[in-house]
Order: sequence, then structure tokens, then C-alpha cells
Amino acid sequence: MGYTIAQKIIKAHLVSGEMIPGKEIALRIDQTLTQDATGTMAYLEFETMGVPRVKTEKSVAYIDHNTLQSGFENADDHRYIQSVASKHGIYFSRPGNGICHQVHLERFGIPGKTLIGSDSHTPTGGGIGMLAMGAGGMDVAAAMGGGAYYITCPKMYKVNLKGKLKPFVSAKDISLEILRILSVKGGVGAIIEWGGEGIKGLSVPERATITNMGTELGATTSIFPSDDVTREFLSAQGRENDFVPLESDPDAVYDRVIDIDLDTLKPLIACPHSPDNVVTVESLKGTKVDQVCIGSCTNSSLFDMLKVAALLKGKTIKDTVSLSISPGSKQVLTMLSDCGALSDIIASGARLLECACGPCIGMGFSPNSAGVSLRTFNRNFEGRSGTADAGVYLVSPETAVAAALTGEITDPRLLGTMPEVKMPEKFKINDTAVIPPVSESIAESVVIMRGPNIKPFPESKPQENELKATVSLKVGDNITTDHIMPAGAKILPYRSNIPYLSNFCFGVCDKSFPERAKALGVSIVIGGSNYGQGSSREHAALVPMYLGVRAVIAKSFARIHAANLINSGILPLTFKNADDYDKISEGDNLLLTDVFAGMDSGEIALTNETNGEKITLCCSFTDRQKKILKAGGLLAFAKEE
Ligand code: MIC
Ligand code: SF4
Repeated sequence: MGYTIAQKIIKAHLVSGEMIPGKEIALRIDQTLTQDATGTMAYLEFETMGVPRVKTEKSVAYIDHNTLQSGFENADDHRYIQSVASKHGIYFSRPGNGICHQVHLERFGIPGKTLIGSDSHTPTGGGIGMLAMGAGGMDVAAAMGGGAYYITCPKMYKVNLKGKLKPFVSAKDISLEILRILSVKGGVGAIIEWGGEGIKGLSVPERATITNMGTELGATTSIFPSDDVTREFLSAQGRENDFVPLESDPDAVYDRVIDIDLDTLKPLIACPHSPDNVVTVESLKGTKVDQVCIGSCTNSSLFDMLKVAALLKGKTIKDTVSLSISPGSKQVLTMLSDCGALSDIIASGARLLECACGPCIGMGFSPNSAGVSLRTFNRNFEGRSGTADAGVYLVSPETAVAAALTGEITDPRLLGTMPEVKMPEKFKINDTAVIPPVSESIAESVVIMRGPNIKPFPESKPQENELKATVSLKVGDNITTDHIMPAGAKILPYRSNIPYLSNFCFGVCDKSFPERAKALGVSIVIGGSNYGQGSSREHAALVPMYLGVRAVIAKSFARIHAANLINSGILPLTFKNADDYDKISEGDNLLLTDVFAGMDSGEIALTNETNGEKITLCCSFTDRQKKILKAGGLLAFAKEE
């Protein structure tokens, strides 16, 4: 039996375990990336490990999320990350250099290598054939220290593309189509390989749009082969030496195969508040639009921006629409400016934002009250834009421009003829915004700059054999980490201040949660299916841990969040019978007995002491995870070891 692309990379990096779906495997990690919103915590964790120099081939610390400096906090965190990076052998990408995934693709990604990043969209690297995965900060810290990355060996899915995209239909529409087919939980436990004749017509940035948004499927990662298109991209980036060809074996076996016909694909749009709430753009025609945002790690490549500029050239956006443009990197912005395309964008009435995540994470540019915002981004979760009652729709750059010009949702195919967009043969290379670490010989003299915003890491407690606790919150299906630990310009600066952050925990669902959890001291949260989907932010586990949450009982969990709960010493448990979800209410007193034996057998008995119901809970912890939970989290476990 042959191997899939991902299996080939897994095989070459396997430290322990067997490549059997569902079994735990440990992988050697070649590269890591962090961004600032998760990075501060990840480096604090790395520091506690006492490893002087990172053991990876390349580790890069990006500043791209917390770039609004409306107080000292973000600037202090940037300074901390810069100093810690320099001392420990990590490259530092300065604020303004761009969004981590875009820059990493351009300058550092290498086909066939493993990459983990403390950001859920790290799979963007799959666009050049990397095995790139999002992870919690603690896992990234461990990998920097030379530790393996532990995951459940995924199933393999294959998506075959045939045909060719029609004008005004683009890679984003492919992403939305697969979300329509699979839903936000359809990729859980799987790696999605993209292939078929149709991929030949997709450039690396287009492929990266697709692997980026594969995160919204809940997939472990997504990957394209490394072929002539990849070679051309790396060569245009002056990195032809980094090219290695990579493809699946003809007899590779997949657990599921999906076909998509590009010839018949139409412009698509994801409606509020979920990326899989997908319909055709034409079905929403005429809906009034207040705001349009173009950028984010999904759609901010030079190719995307040149298309936008060509479509806006000589035109003026509707006076009722506010349009923002955030190029993905300094390279994109420079080239856009040098060829004059930036002037076409600005002349149309667009507002130029810096090369950063910006509006995607609510870091400015929040919509007006009840505003309709069309965004080329990857997530439209409730409240994420910073405006609680806004309706955010996810679209391609082409559909975004059509809305900006007409003031309403408009099928971009009505814009006329798609102008031809020519990509330059070589990208402009200027890596001066990436600061290399100091040499090992002088690393000791580097002083770590800690600002007053950095508060001590919260202490976690070991799990005990009996857990008696009250339900502090019950939530429904598809709860995202943006529900659990909201982001946005007002809260993100406090990512290294867990006590302050805790005041906002579950703010989107129930503002009284923090007070209630604190009053209870110890509590349990009940969730529906796909609990914790979305980002990799470990804060969605660290903060509940700080508030005394000892277990989350849900119908099912998203991969990274389940790992983060374990790393924080919180038990992620599922209902054996999903209907038992209805037998527990907020405020009920629950008793879990013989927890340790249950961890071994895979079943834990729960008694709802409020209504007398007996419920069986399931878990499947590896030996390592059991030790982590018994120690009270990964850091405590690492210290014990
Ligand atoms: C996101 O897109 O939700 C984020 C912000 O990039 C997160 C990371 C974070 O919360 O800091 C992610 O995707 O992991
Ligand atoms: Fe940044 Fe948005 Fe991408 Fe997250 S999804 S890394 S916030 S641009």
C-alpha cells in the first residue's frame, strides 16, 4: 500500500507511535512559529523549561496581532518577545513585516518539513507541501525545546479538483465549497490532501488560501503536493534550493474522497455566524453592505491584492461603504506600491491598514452597529469583529470588490471582464524586518525585557480521583474559542495577564460566568458538539483553569482545544450517549467517581446529584496525557519529568 503526502512526512518525522489512525504519534518538529497574541505566553512557558537555545531548524516569532498600541501593554509584549527571541535563537519578525502565515510561506516554509505554530492557521504552510499544524503555546514551547509534538494519527481525506476556475471565481470559493460540503466539523481527525488535474492551475498563494481555511473544517491540517508550481514560487522568492518534490503514491489509500468541479463552481459567501453557512453570492444579491475588508492570512497575497487593484482601477467605491485593505506582508505592500497598483486602490477610496491581522481579530475597523461587513477572512464568529450585533460574511476578494463598488452584495461576474493580472517573475526580497538572534556565545548577555503587563503564570491543580463540582455553564454546539475567550483590541493586550483576562471569559455567551465560577471555586462546564472549534489560543483553557473549571463535558471536542485543556490540567470528557447532554443543567451538582480507573478503562461514572441521573462519560487518554492530567498540566508534568 502506498503513502499519502502527509503519511510520507509523518513517516520521516515519527519519533514514537504507529501510523494508525486514532493512535497517538509523536513527531519531530523542524520549524515553529509564534505570533504575539499567543507568543508571550508561549515564551514564558519556554523560559520555564530552562532550555538555552531552541533545538528546531528554524523558529520565528512574529508580531502581527496586537499591533494597535493604545497603551504600554502591546509595546511591552513586543519588546519582551524580541528580547527572548534574540537570546534563545529565534528569528524575530518585526511589527509591520506582515501576518505570520503569509511571511512564513514567502520566506521560510520548506516542502516536506514539519511546522507547528501557536496559531490555528499554521496549515497555510500546506500550500507549499509542509506538514504544518496549529498547536497550543505549550506544545510549541515544548517543540522549541526539542520535544516531540503529540497528535492523534489522523485519517486521510483527498479532494480532487477537476477543470479550471472561471473568471471571478477563485480559491476562496473552493474553500467555501468544501466548507459547504463538510461543515465546520467535517474535517475533525483528518488531514486533507488536495490533488487532481485542477490543482495545476492554482498558484502557491491560491493553494495557501485553501490550506489556510482548511482550519475551519476542524482538520488537523491540509496539504498540496510540492510540484512545478511550488518550485516556481520558491524560485521567485529566491529560494529554489528549498524545493523538494513531493507527491502521494498512486496506490495511496484515503478514508474519504471528494470531487469538486471547478468549471461549475460559482462565487460563494459564508453567512453569519459560521464559515460553513455557505450559499451562492447571487442568492443574496441586493443585501446592503456597510463595510468591506480585504486582507487576513487567507487572502492577502500579492496575487489577491493585484486582482483587487485591477478591479478597483479608475473606479470609486460606493459612498455608503467603508473599504479596508491590509496587505499580508511588507513584501506584498512594497511590490504593490512599486508597480502603482497601491495608488489604484487608494484612489478608489479604500483605507490602507498596516500589514497585520487587523480587523480579522477585531484589532480596529469594527463595523457600525448592526452593520453588514463582507470580509475576505476565514472566520465570522459572533462578536469577533468587535461589534456584537454585526453580521459578518466571508467572501473572495472579487466578491469583496463587487460589494465595495455597488454598496450591496453583488455577484462579481456582473463586473464585466476580469482584467488580466500578471505576476512578477521575481518577488522583491528584503528581509531587514526579520532580526536574527544573537550568536550563542553572547546570548547570556541579552537581558529579557519584561513589562508590568506580564503577570505570573496561573497555578494549576492535579486531578483527583473524585471530582465533586457544580455546573457553572451549559452551552450548545460549535462553541468557538472566541466564545470562550474573546479577543479584540480591548482584551487582546492582556493575553499575558490571566487574572484580568478572566473577567471576559465566556463573555459572548454569559457575562456573569466569571463571577459565578469564582464563587463556586471548583466547577464543570457542559458543551455540545465540536466544543472549542476555531483558534489555537490556549487562553481558552488557561483562563477557565484559573477560574476553577476542572472538567469540560461535551458531545465532542475540536482537536487543538482538547489538547489545550489537557495541557492546562482540565479533563475533556464526552457523553457516551449524546442524549445525556439533556440530563444536566446549569447549577446541577455533579459527582465523578473513580476518575483514575476511568481514565484507564475509558469510561467514567457521573452522578447528577441534583436529579439523581446516572451518566457514563467517555475519554481516551494516552499514558502521557493521563500523567499530564494527574500532574496538573503540561508544565507541572514537564517539571516532574
Ligand atoms: C484567530 O484567527 O482566531 C487567531 C487570533 O489568530 C488565533 C490565535 C489567537 O487567539 O491568538 C488562532 O487562529 O489560533
Ligand atoms: Fe491573524 Fe486573522 Fe489569520 Fe488569525 S485568522 S492569524 S487573526 S489574519
